[in-house]
Amino acid sequence: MVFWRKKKAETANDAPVDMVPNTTSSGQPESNQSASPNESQAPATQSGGWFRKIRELLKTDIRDLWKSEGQLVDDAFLSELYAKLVRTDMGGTTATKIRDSIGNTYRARKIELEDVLNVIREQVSQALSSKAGALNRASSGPTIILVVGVNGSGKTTSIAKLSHRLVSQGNRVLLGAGDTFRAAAVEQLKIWSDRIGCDIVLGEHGADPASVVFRTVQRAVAESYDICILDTAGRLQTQSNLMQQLEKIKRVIQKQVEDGPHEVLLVLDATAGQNAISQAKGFSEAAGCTGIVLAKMDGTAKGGVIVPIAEQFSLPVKFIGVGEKLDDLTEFNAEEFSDALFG
Ligand SMILES: Nc1nc2c(ncn2[C@@H]2O[C@H](COP(=O)(O)OP(=O)(O)OP(=O)(O)O)[C@@H](O)[C@H]2O)c(=O)[nH]1
Ligand SMILES: [Mg+2]
Repeated sequence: MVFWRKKKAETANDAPVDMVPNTTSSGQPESNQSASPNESQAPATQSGGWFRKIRELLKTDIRDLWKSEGQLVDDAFLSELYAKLVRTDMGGTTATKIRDSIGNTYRARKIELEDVLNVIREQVSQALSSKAGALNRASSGPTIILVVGVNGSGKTTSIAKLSHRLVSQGNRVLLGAGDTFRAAAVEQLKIWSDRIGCDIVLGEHGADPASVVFRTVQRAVAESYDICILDTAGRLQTQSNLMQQLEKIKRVIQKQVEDGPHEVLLVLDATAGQNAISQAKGFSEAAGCTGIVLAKMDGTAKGGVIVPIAEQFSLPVKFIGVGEKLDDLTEFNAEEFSDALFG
C-alpha cells in the first residue's frame, strides 16, 4: 500500500543508481534548493510536508473503519484494525500490542478515532523510545563518519544531505569519494560537494577504496576539518569479501585516528520492508554499525518499518531521509515521530 509518492526531481535523478544532482546544460549544479540553510535545520515536522501528509493518509486509512460515529469494538473491528496497522510495516509485535490494548479497554464499547490514535501513538512511542541518537562526535580532532549499505539504498544522497546540514551548522566538512567501483559515483558526490560548498577527496575509478579513505582521513587530520564523511560502494551484507573490504577501510582509518570511525552509519531504504531488516542484521554484525539512516521514508506509507528495525537492533536511528533534496533529512526523535504520525 503506497499512500502517496513524492514527485521525483525531473532530472538525471530518475535513474536511481546513477543518480546525480541537478545540473545545468553547462554541467554546473543548479541552485534549486528548496529552503535556506536556516530552514534546512528545522525538522521536517516544522517544515511541514512529509509528516503531515503521512499522518493524514494514515488517519484516513484508519478512519475508514468507522461505519458510524463511535465504532463498536468487536472481533471484526479489532482484526480489521490489526490488518491496517500491519500494512504500515510496524511489525506484528507492536500491532498486536495496540490491538490487545484497545480490545482490553474498549471491547463491547464504542470507540472514537482519537482514542485509537492515542493508543497507537503511545505504543509506537514506547517501542521507539531510547532508539533515537545524536551523531557521535570525536572528543578531539575530526569526527570520522563511514557510510555503508546495499546498492542504491541512498548512501550518497544521505551523505550530501548530512553534509549540507553540518555545513549549515558551521562545521568544516571534508568528503571522501570512496565508491571507486561504480562508474559515475565519484562524480555524483563531487557535484553534491560543489553545490554544498564543502571539500572533497576524489578517487580514481577502479582504485582501492581504502587508499581514497587513507588520503581523505589524512587530509582531514592535517587540515583540522570538523567532520570527515566517507562514501562507500553499495554491497550486499552476504558478500563476505566486500564486507572484509569495509574492515580494511576501518583499519586504515584507525591508523590515523585511533578511536575512529566515530560513526559507521548504515543507510537503509525504508521501502525495502523486510529486506531492510535483514540488511540491518547483516551489516550491524559484519561492519560494526553504530547507527541507522532510514532513507526514502517519503516513498512509502510503510514508515512503520522503523519500529521493528529499532526494536530488533540495538542500533539507534539517527536520521530519516524524506526526499531527494538537500533539506530532506531530519533528525530522528521517537516522540516527535509517533506524535507526528499518529497525533
Ligand atoms: N524519495 C527519496 N529518494 C531518495 C532518498 N534518498 C535517496 N534517494 C534516491 O535514491 C536513489 C539512490 O540514491 P543514492 O544516494 O545514489 O544511493 P546509493 O546508496 O549511494 O547508491 P549506490 O552508490 O549505487 O550503492 C537516487 O535516485 C536518490 O535520489 C530519499 O530520502 N527519498
Ligand atoms: Mg552511492
